[in-house]
Amino acid sequence: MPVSCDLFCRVVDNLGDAGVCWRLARQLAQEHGWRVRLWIDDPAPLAGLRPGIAPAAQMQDVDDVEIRRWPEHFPEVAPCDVVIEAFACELPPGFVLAMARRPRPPVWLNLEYLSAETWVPGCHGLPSPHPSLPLVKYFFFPGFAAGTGGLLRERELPVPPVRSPATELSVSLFCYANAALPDLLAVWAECAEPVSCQVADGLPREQVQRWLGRSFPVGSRIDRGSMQLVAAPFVPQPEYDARLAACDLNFVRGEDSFVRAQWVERPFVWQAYPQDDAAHFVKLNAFLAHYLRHVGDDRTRSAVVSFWNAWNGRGEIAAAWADFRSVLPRLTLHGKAWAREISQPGDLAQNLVRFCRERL
Ligand code: TRH
Repeated sequence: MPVSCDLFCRVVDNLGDAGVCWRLARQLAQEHGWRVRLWIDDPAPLAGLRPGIAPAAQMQDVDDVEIRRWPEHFPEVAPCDVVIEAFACELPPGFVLAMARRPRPPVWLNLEYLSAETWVPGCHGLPSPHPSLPLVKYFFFPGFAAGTGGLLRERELPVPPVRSPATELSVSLFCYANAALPDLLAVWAECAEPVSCQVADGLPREQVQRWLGRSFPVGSRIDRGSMQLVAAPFVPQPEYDARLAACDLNFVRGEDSFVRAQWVERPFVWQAYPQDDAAHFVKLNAFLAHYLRHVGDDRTRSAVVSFWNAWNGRGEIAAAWADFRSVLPRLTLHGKAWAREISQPGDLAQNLVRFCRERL
């Protein structure tokens, strides 16, 4: 009998909750033969990530995944063998009681947010007994290192093509509201090297439009000095992967695009999801410490740390660009070794399947 799985996803904001949960659901179903029921409170973001998903449907089957709208009043359903609570989204109380009534309680995982902080491997897989019910919830941490759950990566992910040297620097831009963006655009417009920037729809395009001081609709191309700006359409996840692989440098954000940029083995710049207490700088610099630890020369390390921190709001982006630009060839070489290193722990779906099999 195939393993059955309830995967719960609450769309907090943006696209990453849906993006991560959709990837995981598809892999469990298509690569591991699980019967997956994805409960999502707002299926609308899925429609852009995977065309063919109906944003308003209560129930639909797509790519071997049963997608269910997670209603306010949760129905009486028999819980599956495995229950995954994504990003501590809080399960419906009635469903938790139903879990406890199963003859064999489900394997219950909390899928945590991705972090490179050094404490993560020590917490991965730890059990947390329910205070009053015969249930145990396990913390399942994605990660970059051994001892974590690894990273989402599909078996069919194509090997990135080798980039041939080009006359222009091709960049993709996907970011949150970013105060450093106007200065970076100004530097690119004035620098000698032509830069072609594909601007993602949404927050990135709106910020570029404000900087241009004129409309910048999806599909348009505007030149400013030596920079060409292209308002790129929102495309499904596989095409977004292809966009990342086709560029020399990718600006990514959050969690899922951050990981995808690493699989395409190109230099990348990450805008961490901003947190009030500046906790995102801890995550940012914990990742950099890990990512750069095998990069021998101080010049490259300091150029990357300065530019990434400036992109996240600490430092002068214009002053940091020249040094960062000068180390891109070194980072391009590092990309392949880095992708090999972070694939060592195995992919997240495979590790999750193994973790559950040992407890089913
Ligand atoms: O959209 P995000 O900012 O999502 C964030 C993060 O997941 C963060 O961890 C979480 O706390 C917050 O949401 C609530 O960034 P992220 O994670 O990169 O997700 C974007 C998804 O959109 C990712 O799956 C890539 C996909 N995408 C496309 O499929 N096509 C596109 O054209 C673009 C620009 C993105």
